[in-house]
Amino acid sequence: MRAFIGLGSNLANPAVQVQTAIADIEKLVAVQLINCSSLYKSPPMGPQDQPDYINAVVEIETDLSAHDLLDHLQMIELQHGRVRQRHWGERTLDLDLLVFGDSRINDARLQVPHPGIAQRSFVLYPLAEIAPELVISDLGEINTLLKHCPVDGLIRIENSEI
Ligand code: A4P
Ligand code: MG
Repeated sequence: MRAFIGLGSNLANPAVQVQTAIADIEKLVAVQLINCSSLYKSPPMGPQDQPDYINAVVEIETDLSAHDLLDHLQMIELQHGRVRQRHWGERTLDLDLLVFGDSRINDARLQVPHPGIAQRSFVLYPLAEIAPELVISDLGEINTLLKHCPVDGLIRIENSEI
């Protein structure tokens, strides 16, 4: 299955959190890392009294089920010292399963495609960077979604700035 994972961090050296989380994802059994976006910086969505975020998106191939993949992603969040505090609040690492093939999942643990994709520039722009041809179940072509999504202060970070 071809899947896309969104990464976000705004605590404890966010760029390093995101880069090491990508390495952790690559090490998962039954997961092959296909592509990684650049890192992006953006002002917080949600409570404004928290630091800016670093975000990225990766593409993987996996034999895991979506729920097993979520288990592994939540384990990586915990290894990065993730503490669940307020909704949309600060975090050392957030891993969202954005797209899982053509699957549509809507249960107590998992919503796929991730419900925030179309409204979040920090998801759409890195996703479009690595998968400009992507068509997302229920949402359609990524390029059309991009046209309707304001940049919202998102900045792509050059490698030399990390
Ligand atoms: N869950 C359901 N669907 C999924 C999915 N597709 N991928 C469930 C991952 N998890 C999924 O997650 C709560 C529960 O969502 C999980 O237990 C899982 O079973 P959480 O990350 O603890 O949730 P949260 O923070 O309360 O809410 P939410 O809506 O998940 O937050 P997000 O969407 O993760 O957003 N601003 C910027 N600029 N960049 C960011 O990355 N991120 C957030 C958090 C807020 N503001 C941000 C950013
Ligand atoms: Mg999340």
